[in-house]
Amino acid sequence: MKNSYLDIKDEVAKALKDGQPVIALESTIISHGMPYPENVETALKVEQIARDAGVIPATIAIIGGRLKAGLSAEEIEYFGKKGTAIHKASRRDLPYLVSGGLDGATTVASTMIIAGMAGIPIFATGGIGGVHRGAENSFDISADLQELAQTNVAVVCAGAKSILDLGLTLEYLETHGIPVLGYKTEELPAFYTQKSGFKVDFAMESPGQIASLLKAKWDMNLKGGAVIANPIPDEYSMDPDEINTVIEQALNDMDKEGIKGKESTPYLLARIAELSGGNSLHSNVELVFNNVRLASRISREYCS
Ligand code: PSU
Ligand code: MN
Repeated sequence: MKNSYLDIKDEVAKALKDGQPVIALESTIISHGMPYPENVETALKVEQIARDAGVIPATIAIIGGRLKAGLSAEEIEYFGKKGTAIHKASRRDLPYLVSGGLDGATTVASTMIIAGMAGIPIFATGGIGGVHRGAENSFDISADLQELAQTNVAVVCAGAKSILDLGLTLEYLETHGIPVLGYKTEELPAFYTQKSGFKVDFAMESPGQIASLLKAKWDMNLKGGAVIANPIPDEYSMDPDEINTVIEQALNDMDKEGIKGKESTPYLLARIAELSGGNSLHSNVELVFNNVRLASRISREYCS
């Protein structure tokens, strides 16, 4: 059932055919989520971490209008160097980019779509999009949430940044039947910090328990994904007051500059990195590594 718009890298296709574990990785985090060259270093190291855990990585993107499940190191370098000059591609952008033969960096939503097409059920990233603060006026709710409602791919993340309204994000996830699992935690982590003041739906004690839950969900034909929230390791977590001050400042700056829509999240990510110096970037990189380690273990359990 190969999709005629989809190119699956050979080693990824082989692993999938042999029932070996594969994890999906996104490309917006490379082009829009981190500065060059740290973005490329991180993306390459992430792939190595998966391999060291016995899992084949499939970084997902759109190149020349082709949907790609699995990139070469050169392609990752290309996405990292071009940065925000590459289209940020969510669900609504896919037909335009594919029919136009263009490049696109895939968000959580579009990475899930392409991973789903390729048959990769587990995906690791940093943070997901959600309901933005002030969404009651702006209506800004990330398409990531709708995708989690309809595409059968589980996303391992470090929770969500408090650039979002985490309470409303959880309500939205509940409405759409998306389980929020905490790995060894009762509390939803807030990306840079282990705690947010909000509870996850279910605390999970092991990768095997998570894999069983996913299998049960999909065996019952309950469509959609799951959020697997994995707290940043203590040694890399930031001081909550420090990071929250920075986030407030970034939100104020965004309002002042009148930035909206798809530019909003990339602007905030870049502004937070700028305002907090190298601190937040270092934490960001480490939490992604941590998520890839967990996703690799879940993927192995899921395949066994
Ligand atoms: N949040 C982060 N880092 C990111 C993103 C979100 O902490 O890199 C990226 C992801 O690609 C996510 C996208 O899918 O931003 C969400 O954008 P929007 O809010 O425009 O849907
Ligand atoms: Mn948005």
